[in-house]
Amino acid sequence: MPMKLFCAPGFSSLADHIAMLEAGLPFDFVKVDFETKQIEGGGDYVAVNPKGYVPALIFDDGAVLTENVAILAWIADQAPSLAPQGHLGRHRLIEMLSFIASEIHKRFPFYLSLPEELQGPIQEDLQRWFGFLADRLEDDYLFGDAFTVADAYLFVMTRGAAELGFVLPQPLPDYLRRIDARPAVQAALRREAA
Ligand SMILES: N[C@@H](CCC(=O)N[C@@H](CS)C(=O)NCC(=O)O)C(=O)O
Repeated sequence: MPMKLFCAPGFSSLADHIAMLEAGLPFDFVKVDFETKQIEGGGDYVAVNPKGYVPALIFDDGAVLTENVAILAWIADQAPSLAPQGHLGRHRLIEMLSFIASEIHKRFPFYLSLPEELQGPIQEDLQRWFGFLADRLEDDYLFGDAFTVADAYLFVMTRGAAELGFVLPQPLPDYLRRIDARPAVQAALRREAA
């Protein structure tokens, strides 16, 4: 039985979906309704992941892995070309994934929960961290000229920010377009839209 990746279309689980395709790993894509927590085809997602949020990856022995950082790091372990190379490579990846998860990703639900007139400070925090990453993007990807799973995560965050009307500092708009054009990204977006 192949692995199952539980995703809510367009949400952060898109990063894991892209990374699984980039890694060429066999898996079944399983759609979860973000609001009702129902699994497409039947079943309660909370029984899979009691935290109730996506993503979750179920292995063929029934083990369940949750959290973007853990799933993306696991995918990079299966496909080492999707991790930064060299001294501290694996830990540089964890450093970047943790930064995106805690400083960027988790600010969005809080930002969206606030009335518009109170969103300003959170938007400033988000802009600051996008600016920080924009400043260190000297090459095509976060870790140079090779795409890693951290790019899948940042792609989903920048895509979400652009949809919310954030004006992303250069070179992030170019970065977003470059990653959007990758065949695995287009395949994941098509699958999620179906
Ligand atoms: N800490 C989790 C957060 C995941 C998360 O926030 N997932 C959102 C979509 S981006 C979700 O499923 N929210 C639904 C909910 O919380 O009910 C991770 O990084 O995996």
